[in-house]
Amino acid sequence: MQINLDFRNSTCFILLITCLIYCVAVEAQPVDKSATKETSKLYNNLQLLAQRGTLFGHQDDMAYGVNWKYQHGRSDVRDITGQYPGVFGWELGGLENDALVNLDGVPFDSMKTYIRKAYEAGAVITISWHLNNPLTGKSAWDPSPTNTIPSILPGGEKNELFNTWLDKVGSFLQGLQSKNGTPIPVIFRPYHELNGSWFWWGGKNCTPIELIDLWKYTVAYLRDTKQIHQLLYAFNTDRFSSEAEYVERYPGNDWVDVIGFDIYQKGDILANDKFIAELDKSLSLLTKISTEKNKIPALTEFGFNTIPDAHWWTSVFLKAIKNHSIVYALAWRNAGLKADNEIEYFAPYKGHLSAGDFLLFSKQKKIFFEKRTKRLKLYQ
Ligand code: BMA
Repeated sequence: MQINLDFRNSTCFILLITCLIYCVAVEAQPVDKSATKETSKLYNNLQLLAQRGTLFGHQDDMAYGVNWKYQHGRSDVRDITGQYPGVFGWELGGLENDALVNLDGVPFDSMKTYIRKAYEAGAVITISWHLNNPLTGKSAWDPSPTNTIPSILPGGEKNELFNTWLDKVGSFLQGLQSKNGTPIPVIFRPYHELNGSWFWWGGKNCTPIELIDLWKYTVAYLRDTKQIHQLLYAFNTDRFSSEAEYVERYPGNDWVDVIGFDIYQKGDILANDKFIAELDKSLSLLTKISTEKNKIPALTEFGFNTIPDAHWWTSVFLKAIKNHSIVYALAWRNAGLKADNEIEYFAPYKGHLSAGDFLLFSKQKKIFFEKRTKRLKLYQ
């Protein structure tokens, strides 16, 4: 009798614990409690994906690549691997000034078409915004006055102007709908690389509290004022060296869905080992923080410009990420030769010296390109 009772008690105990774990797990919710069904599904599915693998992403993938622009169905990634990425990155810089094309020349109308196509193929969309400095009217890289943030928040001289910018971005995002009118979920990534001092919203150009206020204001404006319910919000630093540095400007768990950082390998291939060690360490820190905060961990931008190493994908990048649960990794854009005569590309193109290794990378069990991403049914 005694034994039976103990058994029953321990069974009850196990049931209780299981129930508690389950309740905590299902309770994880996006920042937007009124998120659309597809957005909530995406959020939950990305949370679960952390244990399974990493989606490969590429900025502006369908719009242009090295030595080509706007060719229907073309993608440097697909030219090599036979499939598109699993994540598509896009950029809104310029929309705030009613430009028809973004700061990298991508027409906003075409962007909408590409986004719809990607969503209908089951891929993930993430959007950044290199918005101009509303106080000076110059670019995002104009950090000169340190009072930009106070000037655009309520009571500031540029608050009304800034609201019109948020209205425009909000209308664009809200206009992203599938053919049957379903709002397309987007991981919105404003104010990125916020611990660096090259943008007006970052580093020494503002205080941590100012950035946090700006973050909360932006989320509340889009979610509550504009009633946009198809967004997940991504918070991301640049490279960082400690947990304290990472969380210094973190606005709090109620305001963030995805957490990540951007990192680029610099210099030549002799720096490979140093880069592997740094990326490995940063990913350990990031996933520790994401576990504590129950957020979706991602490598929000990465790359080694022109990839001068034939084996970089499997010997450097994969080596650094393979033991970490990051949900996606977004390679930056394949601009090719730019107007300023700089060359920039972070994914290879057909014929590039790392193309063979990239193909091998795309076949790794834990790396998801288009086809396996589609099978995950992330919106269901
Ligand atoms: C930078 C570079 C620039 C580009 C900007 C915004 O990293 O790629 O050429 O204009 O991002 O996309």
